[in-house]
Amino acid sequence: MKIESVKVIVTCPGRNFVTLKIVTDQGLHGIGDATLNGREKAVVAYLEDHVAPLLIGKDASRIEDIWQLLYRGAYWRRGPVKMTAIAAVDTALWDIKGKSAGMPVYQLLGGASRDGVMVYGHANGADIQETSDEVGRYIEMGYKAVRAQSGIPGVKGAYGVGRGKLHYEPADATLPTETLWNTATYLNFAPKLFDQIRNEHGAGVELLHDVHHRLTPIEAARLGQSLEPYRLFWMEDCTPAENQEAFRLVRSKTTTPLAVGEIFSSIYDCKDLIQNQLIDYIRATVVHAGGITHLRQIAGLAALYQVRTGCHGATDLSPACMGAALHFDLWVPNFGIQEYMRHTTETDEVFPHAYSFSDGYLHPGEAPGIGVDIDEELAAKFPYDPKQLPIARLSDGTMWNW
Ligand code: KDG
Ligand code: MG
Repeated sequence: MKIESVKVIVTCPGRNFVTLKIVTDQGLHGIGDATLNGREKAVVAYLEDHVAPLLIGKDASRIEDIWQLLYRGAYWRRGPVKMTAIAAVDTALWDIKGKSAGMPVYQLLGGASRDGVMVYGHANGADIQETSDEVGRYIEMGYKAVRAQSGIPGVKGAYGVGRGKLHYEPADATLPTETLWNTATYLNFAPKLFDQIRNEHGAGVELLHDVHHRLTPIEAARLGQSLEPYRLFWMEDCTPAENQEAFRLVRSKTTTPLAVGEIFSSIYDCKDLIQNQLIDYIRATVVHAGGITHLRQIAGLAALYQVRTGCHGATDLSPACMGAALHFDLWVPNFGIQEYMRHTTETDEVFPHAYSFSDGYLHPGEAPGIGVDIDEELAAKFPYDPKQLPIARLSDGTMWNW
């Protein structure tokens, strides 16, 4: 089964998505997500100029060999643009393999390890009360786990509080919107948020929180300690992780579980974190970490150290990534949780999919392949709309981590 054509489709049904479509000489096709929020066109060029010509005529069933060709063959290793491009090819090839076998991808991986994939939804509000009310709405919808982010008095544009409730979307302008960060105000505020949420909703719901890389290790340690009474499922991205050693300090000071990895593109980004048991959850996902083929290596390493998975699933990851991630989640032995931010109706229409939500769990469905397709005619009606993620500065103008 030879690869006959490779096409990159860019569409903006409410937000930008890049999708790779691979068609074989047997008429089967597969798709893969290639979206890198705010830097979409870099991946488009990488795929169109450097990857597509290599793929034409190759045997589509040789997923591993093609992965190695794209990884080793480029000479230049790792990096988000390259690994996102590889992920798109890898996902499309798993999709094709599933279709050719007449099986959903989770069956090819080894079959289901669970009946459904527990997900967490996003509750956010302008203040503590609004956020707590929103947590209540998620519980009513059946969610067993909810991430809570709140507006903070004195902090302009706190992370995770968007324009809309259902479809929070941070990439909001052609040039980055400036937000103002204040660590001291945040550190005093965060325990109050979770105190009220636990008081109003009890101990039954799993609560998560994303710090979004804003703290130094010692500040993260303090936050972890102050959140211990509220028994979080995890505290995410508490400090930037380029320096994996930095987590040693946080880890030694708090029992709040730690999650990291949504911006990781390779196993080498998390090797030390995992092997030294400095984290509890690894958040790398299909689209930014080299596809199913590489993600399962990361999960395999993590399993040795009782680190569980918690795949990134924000709205800037397309339904093609979500579909693939759900097959992975249903199979992976050391599954933890899956992030689930619902897409807009327009996005769901452009990407018809077999996965479905019920009572706090997602299931990838039984369609052969990843169970997600792209309606190209509809996609063409939504042209690319350049948007970038916000930036954060301190009150004296210093650039900070958004
Ligand atoms: O593109 C950036 C988003 O994916 C990111 O800000 C979302 O941190 C995020 C999360 O945990 O979903
Ligand atoms: Mg995050």
